[in-house]
Amino acid sequence: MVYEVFLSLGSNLGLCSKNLQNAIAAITEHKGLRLVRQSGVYKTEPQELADQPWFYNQVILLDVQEFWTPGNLLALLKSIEIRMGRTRTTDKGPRTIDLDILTFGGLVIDLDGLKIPHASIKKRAFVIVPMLDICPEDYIFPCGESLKKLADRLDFRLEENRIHQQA
Ligand code: PH2
Ligand code: MG
Ligand code: MG
Repeated sequence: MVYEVFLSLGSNLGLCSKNLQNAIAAITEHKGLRLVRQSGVYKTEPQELADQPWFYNQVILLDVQEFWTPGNLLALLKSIEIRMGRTRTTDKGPRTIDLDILTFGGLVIDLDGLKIPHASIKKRAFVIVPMLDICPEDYIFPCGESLKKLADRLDFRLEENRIHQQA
């Protein structure tokens, strides 16, 4: 059994596109984590905390073997973030790399440190637009909503690979 897992990657400190590439390499060197598709890289207007550099964002799809659980995948992602120099200073603030689990198969998890599907997917064009690159439009989230519906509902502007969205 394999799970389809979507991950969101973000960086707005240092060599951002290199950070995204390094993170993908660090994730997929692990047994049982296979890269299936990767979206384009988008330059995105910062959300939530507006006063920080624009982000580079990307979404990837992995095939994940069933010996991985959401909890130990999350632990791996945190260890890669730390290894790549992430320090926790400001909440929602600048970071060398941020690795978030968007969905994990059809699982719905609501724990303090882990919410799947990720709680903010619906309001973030920097997640929805890259997902449109690598999913069919009729992709349905475990919550029952389609990717297309979420995209239609969002207010953003796409200019080449730049996503403008008022924070
Ligand atoms: N991540 C945040 C807060 N705001 N804005 C953009 N554009 N991209 C991000 O990845 C991002 C953000 C917290 O994780
Ligand atoms: Mg995040
Ligand atoms: Mg995070």
